Amino acid sequence: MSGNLSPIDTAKFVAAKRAVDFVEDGMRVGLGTGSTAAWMVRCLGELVREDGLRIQGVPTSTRTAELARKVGIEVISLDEAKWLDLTIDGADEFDSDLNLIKGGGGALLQEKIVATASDRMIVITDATKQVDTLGAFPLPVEIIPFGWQTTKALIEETLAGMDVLGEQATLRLNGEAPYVTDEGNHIVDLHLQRIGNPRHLSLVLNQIPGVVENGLFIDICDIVIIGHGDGRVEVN
Ligand code: ABF
Repeated sequence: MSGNLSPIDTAKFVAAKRAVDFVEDGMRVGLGTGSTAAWMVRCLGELVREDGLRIQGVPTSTRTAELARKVGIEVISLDEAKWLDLTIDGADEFDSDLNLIKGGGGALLQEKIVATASDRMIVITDATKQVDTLGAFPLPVEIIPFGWQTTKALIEETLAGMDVLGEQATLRLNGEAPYVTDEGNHIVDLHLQRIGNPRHLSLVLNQIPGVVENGLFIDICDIVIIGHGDGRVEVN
């Protein structure tokens, strides 16, 4: 399956392959979204088809659900699963406290619900995602379509007056033609450069009327597996 991959794809693949070592027979597993998570789904599919691994997968997006079914994983809904043994997902940034920015792929809402409804969450990633302080990656915020331009302005106004942003923060909201999620909501991206207090920022964002969820994953990730282009893997 791995063939002759580029260094970045090798990093993603080896992290994904190491993560599936944590999956045991009979588990209910949250299946993340993104290119690294796609490698994990393919690795799990191979174990299901060739080693008879019996798992039930709860996908975090329609594209992950399609891939999971294609590789032979039994897909169930979160309501059918009720609770998960393990979720494996990618990330856009992670810091030393294992706090994350996720949602670059527009699936943050289902990802956060599924990851929170799991005994353990494993993030599979590569060294380029490791940061001292979150914020270089634009923070995705999911908002409902009703009055979304007003909600975007409310976010800008609320944050502009806050002291949670890093001294280098320049607030820029993208989304003239915002991304539409599986739930039909919109995603706006906050270009903050450096987030001084991610926990506080996440709480404040989710208090703003019209905001559904944001891409800050605080105290959710238990293990980060970092893949490298030379095939090395670190489990932290
Ligand atoms: C998903 O994977 C998103 O939350 C995150 O943005 C993305 C990372 O994608 P990739 O693995 O392709 O870098 O979980």
